[in-house]
Amino acid sequence: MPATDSRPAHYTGLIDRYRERLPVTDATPVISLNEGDTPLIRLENIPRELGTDVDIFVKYEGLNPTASFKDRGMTMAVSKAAEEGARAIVCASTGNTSASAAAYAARAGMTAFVLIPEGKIPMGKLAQAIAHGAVVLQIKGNFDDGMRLVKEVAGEAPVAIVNSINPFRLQGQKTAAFEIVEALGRAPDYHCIPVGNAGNISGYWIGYSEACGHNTASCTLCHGQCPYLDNPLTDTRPVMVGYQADGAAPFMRDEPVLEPETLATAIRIGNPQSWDLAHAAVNESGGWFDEVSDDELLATQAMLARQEGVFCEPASAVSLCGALRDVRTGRIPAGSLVTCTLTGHGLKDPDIAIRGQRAVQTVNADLQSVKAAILAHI
Ligand code: AN7
Repeated sequence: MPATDSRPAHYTGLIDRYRERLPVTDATPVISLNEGDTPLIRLENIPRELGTDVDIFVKYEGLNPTASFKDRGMTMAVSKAAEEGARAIVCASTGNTSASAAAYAARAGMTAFVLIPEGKIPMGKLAQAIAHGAVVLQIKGNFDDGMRLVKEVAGEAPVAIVNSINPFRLQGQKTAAFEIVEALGRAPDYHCIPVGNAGNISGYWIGYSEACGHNTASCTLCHGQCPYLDNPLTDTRPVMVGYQADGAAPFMRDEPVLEPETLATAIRIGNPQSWDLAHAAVNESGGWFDEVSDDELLATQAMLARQEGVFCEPASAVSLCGALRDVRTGRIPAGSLVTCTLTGHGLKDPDIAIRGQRAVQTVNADLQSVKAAILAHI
């Protein structure tokens, strides 16, 4: 901010926060909604009930401006698109990318075109795309069909792709790892994360690698110029663990899944674009991929909301769901420090959250009835 600007200083988003660690210059217009700086919350009740001394934190990315982690990548992708003079952006999406693209395009005065799978994105996410004025193209196909079409149409029309195949997306997303290392004063021992298109796990690995001054094959932009090289924040990197829904688990099948199916619609993806980068993250860190069922992930979503007061969307619960299982079996050993990314807010998909939950009670509007209803629960 220029010295002549007398407006009050405030947090202005992750490009300003991490400017020297991102591929931006003074010529880059910053398109920001003050994304990033999300809470890292220590779980108290769940580990106690589990009887474990594993220290588990959740990075609550649902508290970004459009309520998912996508805003970290989108501020970079849209700022760089603006720098290059783009007037329009395009993405395929299971819902969160489209919500974020729509908001940042609105901020930049651009048009967002979003391709979503027909009938497979929750109302909250659809409402966001519509509210921000995106052109919503509902395709008769799944996310993977949309991704293929986006790549094809970008060659035929003046639109910049803002899916995570755009390397600036991963540069923005790597900042979540910086925040975690800064908050803990060290890297975690294990980082657990849901995997769909596999951009986020790749972004975190770039971030953790940079934070400890490591160069990594995954780092597609720095090429040996990692920004913390001379001044690392820490000297370790976590083991990276990627979890998928079992009906959409190409990393477990070791090949694309043609008809991915899961209630966690955000990760209903069969042909992840960052296949090699995600493998590099897991292999270089000594980590693994695993899968969880829809029943398991929904149970974890409910448990987290009821026992810790943290409401995330179903796809986000996959990270904690897998982590808790690995803590129970000892694959994540006693005494470990574990972080789990909660990628999106539970309000994105309220229908799924109240499915099968105790019904709302209707009572008469008199003291007697309300008192009786309360005492019945005490
Ligand atoms: C809540 O919005 O791909 O492995 O098009 O919304 O980086 O793809 C969403 C992905 C996890 C998986 N959790 O992250 C999209 C989209 C939530 C998500 C993922 C997504 P990646």
